[in-house]
Amino acid sequence: MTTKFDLVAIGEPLVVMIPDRPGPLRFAPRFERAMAGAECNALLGLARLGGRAGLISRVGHDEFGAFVLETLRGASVDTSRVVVDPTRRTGIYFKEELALDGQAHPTYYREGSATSALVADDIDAGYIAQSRALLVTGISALLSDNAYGAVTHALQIARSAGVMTLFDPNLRSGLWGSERARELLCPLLEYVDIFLGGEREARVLLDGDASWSTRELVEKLAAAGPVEVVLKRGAEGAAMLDATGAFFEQPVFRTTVKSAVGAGDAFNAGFLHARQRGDDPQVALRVGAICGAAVCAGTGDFETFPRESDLAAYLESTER
Ligand code: KDG
Repeated sequence: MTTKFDLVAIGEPLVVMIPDRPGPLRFAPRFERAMAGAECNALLGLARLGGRAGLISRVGHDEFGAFVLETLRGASVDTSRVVVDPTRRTGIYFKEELALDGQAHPTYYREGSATSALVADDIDAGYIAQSRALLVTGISALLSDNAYGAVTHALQIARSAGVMTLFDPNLRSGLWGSERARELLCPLLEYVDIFLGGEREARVLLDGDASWSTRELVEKLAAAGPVEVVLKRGAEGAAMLDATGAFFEQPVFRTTVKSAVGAGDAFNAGFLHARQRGDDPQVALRVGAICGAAVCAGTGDFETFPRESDLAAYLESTER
């Protein structure tokens, strides 16, 4: 069957406000407005590499909703299945990078947002069936009980249509389902082909023994359903168990880190792009790591994602 998309994702497009300096938000007088949202970051990355991408979501009938839609459309991401909700608002988050720990401390304004009103009826089965892959994350699944139903429904549709499914737990605090993440997300793993998650999150999800090695962890995850398991390990790089049971590791690409937020989403986009063009798993891990490092070099969530020509050059120079 000919497909219309390489990747369709379900997720919340967010406006992100990036302060002009590190430190507590109360001392930040100026912000840059940009676009974010884990699944959108991945779609924008894939589109940058020439992939055909589409979003299923809801945004508010407000200026920020118009902004995120324009950003997606400007990057050639299809938004025909994004409902504009007349009564709810588009979600926002503020970045806060504390100089002391270099970690991101996001503040969200998304409770009751348009995307949290996503329902199973918003999921167009034909749209998913026209894609080579579906990406969902623990963020969209845990926004609300109805969004959880919509994400579950989408995974089931993809599974019965033979569409490859990708899942990133992306555990966040403060969502409707955050406190029950394990109970709610683990049952979804049976519908997942490729698990792409942070190592720390994977340990939380499995409630595993801290002494499990990375290899033991990927094997336990694979036993829960996914055919392939990729773990993103921050400064430790990435690891993967492929469908044949082979285990690979990939060191991180060193870069000057301005903000690591969005790096995991960039990794997902790069990894998928490489797999879809036929690269073997080890090369796909490298492509993912390069895309993640590129995004770390910028303050935004996706803007410094590489173009295809840049990626080819990085790949070549790192092969040597
Ligand atoms: O992965 C990056 C995301 O954390 C960011 O874009 C905001 O989607 C977001 C979230 O829910 O944290």
